[in-house]
Amino acid sequence: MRKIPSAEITPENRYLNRKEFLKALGIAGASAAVLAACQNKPFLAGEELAPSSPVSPDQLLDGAGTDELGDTLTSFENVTTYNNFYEFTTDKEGVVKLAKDFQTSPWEVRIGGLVENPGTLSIDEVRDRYPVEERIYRMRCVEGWSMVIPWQGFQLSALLEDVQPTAEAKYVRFESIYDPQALPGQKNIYFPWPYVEGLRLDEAYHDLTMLATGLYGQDLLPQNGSPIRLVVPWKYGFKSIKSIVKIDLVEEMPVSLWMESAPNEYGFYANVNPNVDHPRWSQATERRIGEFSRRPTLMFNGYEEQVSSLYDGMDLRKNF
Ligand SMILES: Nc1nc2c(c(=O)[nH]1)N[C@H]1C(S)=C(S)[C@@H](COP(=O)(O)O)O[C@H]1N2
Ligand SMILES: [Mo]
Repeated sequence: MRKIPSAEITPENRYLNRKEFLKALGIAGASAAVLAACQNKPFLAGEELAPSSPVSPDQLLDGAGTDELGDTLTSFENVTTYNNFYEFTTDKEGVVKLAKDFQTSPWEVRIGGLVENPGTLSIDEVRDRYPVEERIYRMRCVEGWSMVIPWQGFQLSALLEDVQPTAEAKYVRFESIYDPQALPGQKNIYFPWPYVEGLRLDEAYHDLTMLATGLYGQDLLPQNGSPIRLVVPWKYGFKSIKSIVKIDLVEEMPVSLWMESAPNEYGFYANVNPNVDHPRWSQATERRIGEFSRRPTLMFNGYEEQVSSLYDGMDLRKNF
């Protein structure tokens, strides 16, 4: 099988622009290290790799600091106690208690499907292989609330470059852990477990798309999707799938858990869009957790400049 040079999958102009727009987002520097660490390394090799460089917690003062728009970070307390994680419960404030003893070590992520280099990585191998950088992203839930979260993670593109999608691969499919013994919410037969999400390949390669292993300078807590979760900041929060065990490159558009349970309410794209309402509620405004009044919701959650070209010529009302 033919190897695809990464330049073929990732348009060159995006590479040339990435420095500039990452700078605009306050993401300087570290991404070069991520790329360097991944270049020309066989995916499953056991060779020595650069140690990851987590942000020390004292560099991140709780609730202090802002995103690139000047919006204040949501407090650690709010980020870690107000959660959507239906594998535990649909009660946002109940997740933290039920998730307290959830075992996320040992943990393996299987990567396969239409790739040249399939394999399984332990979470320790993931941490060794992909140095993390800090990224402050807004997260907008489809229910109309939002947060500003300082994540630690790495670009999904780094992992994709290692596994080398074949020419047939068009989408990435993600799957969360399935373990009804440990996850009481999975006894709820209303949902087609496991939780599944998907991205188009170009969305997956986008520089903003990341796999997170930490927030506020420490490893993810179970309620936030420990030990590894997706973060796609321009899409509604439900796309950012937690506690991932499987990543597959596929030819057909994956059917997500939400598309399967309520196809008229949840589409594949789920781009944040104040002009396209959810059938049961408006998307024009949102409440920032920790604030009282509502604020206008921004197109693509404020990342329009970076991502709108992914959807050129698409009807965003039809492709919701
Ligand atoms: N596996 C899994 N991933 C998930 C969810 C879930 O229920 N299960 N909820 C989603 C929703 S609706 C949102 S808004 C975010 C919430 O992330 P947070 O709790 O870390 O803020 O996670 C998303 N990822
Ligand atoms: Mo959500």
